[in-house]
Amino acid sequence: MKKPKVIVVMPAYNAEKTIEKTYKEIPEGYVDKVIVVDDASRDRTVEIARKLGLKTIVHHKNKGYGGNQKTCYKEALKEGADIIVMLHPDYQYDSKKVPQMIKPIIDGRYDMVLGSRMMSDGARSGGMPIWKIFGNRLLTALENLVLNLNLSEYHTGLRAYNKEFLKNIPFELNSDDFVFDQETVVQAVSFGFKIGEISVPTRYFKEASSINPKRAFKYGLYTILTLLKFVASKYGIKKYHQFGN
Ligand SMILES: Nc1nc2c(ncn2[C@@H]2O[C@H](COP(=O)(O)OP(=O)(O)O)[C@@H](O)[C@H]2O)c(=O)[nH]1
Ligand SMILES: [Mg+2]
Repeated sequence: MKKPKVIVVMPAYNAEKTIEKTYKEIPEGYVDKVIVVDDASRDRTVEIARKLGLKTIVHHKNKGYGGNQKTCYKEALKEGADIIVMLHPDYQYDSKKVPQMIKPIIDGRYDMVLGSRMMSDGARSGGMPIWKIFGNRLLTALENLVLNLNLSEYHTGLRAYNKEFLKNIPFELNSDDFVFDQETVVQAVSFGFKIGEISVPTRYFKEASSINPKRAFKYGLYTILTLLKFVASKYGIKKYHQFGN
């Protein structure tokens, strides 16, 4: 079988202090290309990404985290990726886990793999604040119930997909904000793709986390709204093209 083309995409926003470390810890020999999409950062993210020799695309206006990922995935598919790994460039996730992230996809076991911080006590020992652990657990329980899954978390910034998944879900219809990540999981369920997870460690420090309680609360509400849309779509109450009807 032909070796699959693996592309790592990094949705970047003010990542000048962390992008190099994040990139350099990706193990050699597994990744064919790294694409950085800069969402109108006000720091030297673009300069550093280009110096590292990474393909760098610049949004001249800030589109938001979901808007950034839309560009990431369109570019990766245009470049002929078979497997796409989304990695936050904020050094919060362990880049060394990329090979383990893509293995279940290469083996054909899953279409989408989430790097979970909540499978072990990794979140706590990595310094994740208690209120974030609580919110994560609460939303995860609700999402598991509604989506009939048994995942340990849905909110990670380390994800991998196969190209069929990204080609078949209408991710363009998703939000330009943080809830984009939840919408893609719901799409995996509604379009019948298989989701798996592996355990990844996490690190919390100033540059790794900018989400304050107010922003997180809004994200929680939009996540619940997304679940309501899924239920309405599943039971034919309302049609959502985003979820396949
Ligand atoms: N494109 C884009 N990305 C953003 C924006 N704000 C944050 N991010 C990125 O979204 C990711 C998650 O944000 P982060 O602050 O790390 O959240 P946390 O780790 O969950 O607290 C990071 O990779 C940020 O670079 C934004 O306005 N636009
Ligand atoms: Mg972060």
